Amino acid sequence: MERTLIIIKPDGVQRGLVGEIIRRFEQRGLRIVGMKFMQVSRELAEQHYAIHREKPFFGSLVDYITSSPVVVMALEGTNAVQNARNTIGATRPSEATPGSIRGDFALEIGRNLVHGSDSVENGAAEIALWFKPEELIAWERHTDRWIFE
Ligand code: D4T
Repeated sequence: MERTLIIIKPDGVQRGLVGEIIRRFEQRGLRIVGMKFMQVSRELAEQHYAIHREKPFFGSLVDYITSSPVVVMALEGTNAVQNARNTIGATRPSEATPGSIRGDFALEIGRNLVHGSDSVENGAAEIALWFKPEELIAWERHTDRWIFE
């Protein structure tokens, strides 16, 4: 079953949107296999965003994600990466459709509330970066057969 890493970024926590954002992923049918509330170190932030190291926005991106606690989740389900990204909406909130998290709650790219892995490979790599194996729980949900075909 495909997995994706979701981060509710500092603005999501500060704005009291943790419950609302988790609700949308739960409602979609994705199954939580890991979740924690944490302060992100600069080291972890720089590793997570390593692909953007040379970009002009790298410094502000690291400052933003380390500025206040986040909630990080590993979610599992059919096409979890793409389905979660659709629930999140386009990276630029001005391009995010209404009904998506960013389309409903965000205005700026540097305050776009949520991270979701952008490929199956990155999903696995990001989950391994953010979670210890013992923090991930394989379990069966009572409703799985009504959500997964
Ligand atoms: P994340 O990684 O936060 O889920 O965002 P996306 O996957 O949707 O988008 P991304 O990797 O292209 O960008 C990572 C992160 O950098 C910020 N950013 C991006 C920014 O501040 N200015 C920019 O011009 C771009 C392209 C927003 C998300």
